[in-house]
Amino acid sequence: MTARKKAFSGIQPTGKVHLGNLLGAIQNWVALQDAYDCTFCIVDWHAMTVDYDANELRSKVRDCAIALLASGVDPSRCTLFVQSEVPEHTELAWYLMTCAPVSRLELQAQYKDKSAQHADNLNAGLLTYPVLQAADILAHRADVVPVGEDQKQHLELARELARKFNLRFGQVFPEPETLLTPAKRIVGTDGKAKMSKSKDNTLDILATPDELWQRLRSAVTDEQRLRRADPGRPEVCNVFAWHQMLTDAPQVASVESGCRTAQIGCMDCKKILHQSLLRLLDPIRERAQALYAEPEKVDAILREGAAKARRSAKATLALAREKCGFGPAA
Ligand code: AQP
Repeated sequence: MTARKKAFSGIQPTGKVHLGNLLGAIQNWVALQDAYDCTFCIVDWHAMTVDYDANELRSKVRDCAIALLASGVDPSRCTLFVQSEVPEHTELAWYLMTCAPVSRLELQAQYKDKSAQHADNLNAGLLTYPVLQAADILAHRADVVPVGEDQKQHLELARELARKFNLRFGQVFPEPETLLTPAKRIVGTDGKAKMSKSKDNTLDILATPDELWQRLRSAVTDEQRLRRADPGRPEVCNVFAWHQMLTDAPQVASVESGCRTAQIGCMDCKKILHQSLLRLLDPIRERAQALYAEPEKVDAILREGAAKARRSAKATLALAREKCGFGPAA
């Protein structure tokens, strides 16, 4: 029997898990669990690159784990762990750092965005973040990385670092491939930017039905549709884009024609979307509630996951260390 290919991906515990995370990445993680040997990581070291409250981090990590488990990440079919429990990731990041040209890091779009957003905290971690991300992936010698489109550039860097390391020291790492979902970039409630934990533009997957409705009702639609009687343009409306991902096809068609002919208004359209969202999120929220009642179970899952992840990363690091000339010769 041939070994299954390895998949690895991560999520930052920087805020509440949102629809962009779910449709852009987590649904893909869940779908890959049987075909791939999957490892999923809550990347708390990455969360340090911006200001954060250390007293809240542990509970944010647990919230994130609960959202993942409730969404279908299944610890009996994958490894789920917290990055800071596996120090080998930082050791590998150091080796990879020596392969990463500074000029290349400075060109990363996310670095440019984040350094503008956090001009008062321009730390070296922001610049070297994609190297630690490459180490996360390569420490488990992943073949594929299911992520949203915003991570594509970082993944190209991870491939390049794997290639450079292999050329310089000898073959250790596969070049990981990026796996995108059809919903590779979900736009936020502002109708403009990528839905993102660090922006106030999310639909959180564990929000109550009422909280979701409050977010939806103020979501930006076609800005040229000023009055109820104006015909709308679904092709420029972000709420319609969400319908295309969440609502069944006949209803999408009826929303589309209703909007174009002004038979329905934006609020009608949002009410239909609210129902579609609840169909997707109600079962996730219910499973999450059950997990919140058993925090020790969640902690045990993360503990077991960390033990498995440490074994995998240790094996890779033993090889990498030896190739780099450290430790006793094999
Ligand atoms: N809007 C999105 N559409 C599609 N995929 C997305 N992902 C994130 N946002 C979208 C994917 O989700 C995975 C986890 O990414 P993350 O933890 O970096 O998510 P975030 O919400 O983007 O996090 P932050 O903390 O708010 O960071 P910033 O503000 O820098 O984006 C990844 O696979 C990601 O592609």
